[in-house]
Amino acid sequence: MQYEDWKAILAPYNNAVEELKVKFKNIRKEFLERGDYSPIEFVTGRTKKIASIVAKAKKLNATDIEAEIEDIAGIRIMCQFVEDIYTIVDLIRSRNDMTIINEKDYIKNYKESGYRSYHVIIKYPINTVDGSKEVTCEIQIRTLAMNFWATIEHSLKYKYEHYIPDTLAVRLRRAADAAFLLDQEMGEIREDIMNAQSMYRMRELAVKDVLDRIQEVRELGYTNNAIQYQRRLDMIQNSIEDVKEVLELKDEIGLKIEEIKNHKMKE
Ligand code: 0O2
Ligand code: 0O2
Repeated sequence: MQYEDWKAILAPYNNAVEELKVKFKNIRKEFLERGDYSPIEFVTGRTKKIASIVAKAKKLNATDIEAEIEDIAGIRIMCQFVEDIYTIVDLIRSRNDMTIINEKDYIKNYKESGYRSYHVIIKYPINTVDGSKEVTCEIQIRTLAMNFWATIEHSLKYKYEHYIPDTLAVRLRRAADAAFLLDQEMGEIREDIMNAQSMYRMRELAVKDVLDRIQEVRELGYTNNAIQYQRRLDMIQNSIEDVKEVLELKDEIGLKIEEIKNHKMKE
């Protein structure tokens, strides 16, 4: 096939990858902006390289590449905890802009190599200048530890051209089990970690609100009050426990703003 033909075939897959990356990144943003914990840590995506598609087609004896190769468009979602993976799967199931056609739980049924991840295969509609088309896309969902392992194992596979020596394969399997043990340990202290992270985010949001309100006081012409509030905010130590004090300051400035506005209305 000519390069131009490949370009035409891959164009909708490129679009799907870009759109899906934006959608999943926005889900993370929405959680964080609400001050909630996000089950999505980060998102990456790629369209499979032509050489890899050709090699996979050969391996699978595929005659219809688009129908038989499910990961031409690939999205990878990384999470902090194993539980988050299943939250994301539920989230994908509930969406009406993509349709799940297959799911593979390589966490409960991990691969012989030690590989763990949850794969969701979806159909995703793309509108092109030539009309609409549904493309298949593979979403891999995994923890940071699973990703760490898979990235290293993948690069070793390249180095050894897919034939990793037995002794190394055994050590990699052991490393995969160790990474999963780490995930389980982290899962057990998940509540504590999440509470600490959400306290930190709450503090960040509260400080931002206080700064906005100080700016409003300044814009209302009460510069001295604004300076005093800024000094008080600076004095509050940068520790998680201080979130209560920051929230109190926020309420106090809120009342002051109301008072100033009422006063101005009466003038
Ligand atoms: P930010 O602000 O850096 O977080 P792009 O096309 O640039 O949007 P692409 O091509 O998928 O994204 O880039 P790449 O190199 O695959 O990385 C994707 C995103 O994952 C980048 O963020 C990286 O910063 C982020 N990333 C990679 N490793 C980690 C990690 O260990 N932890 C976290 N939290 N993020 C990581 P963005 O989207 O460019 O934005
Ligand atoms: P890439 O883009 O280089 O990662 P098959 O690929 O034939 O084994 P199948 O059914 O097509 O099997 O897909 P499967 O196994 O559900 O998922 C394939 C993808 O999962 C792979 O893509 C890898 O990204 C990832 N994967 C599966 N097993 C392993 C493994 O043992 N180690 C690592 N590091 N990743 C794995 P590709 O095709 O390798 O492409």
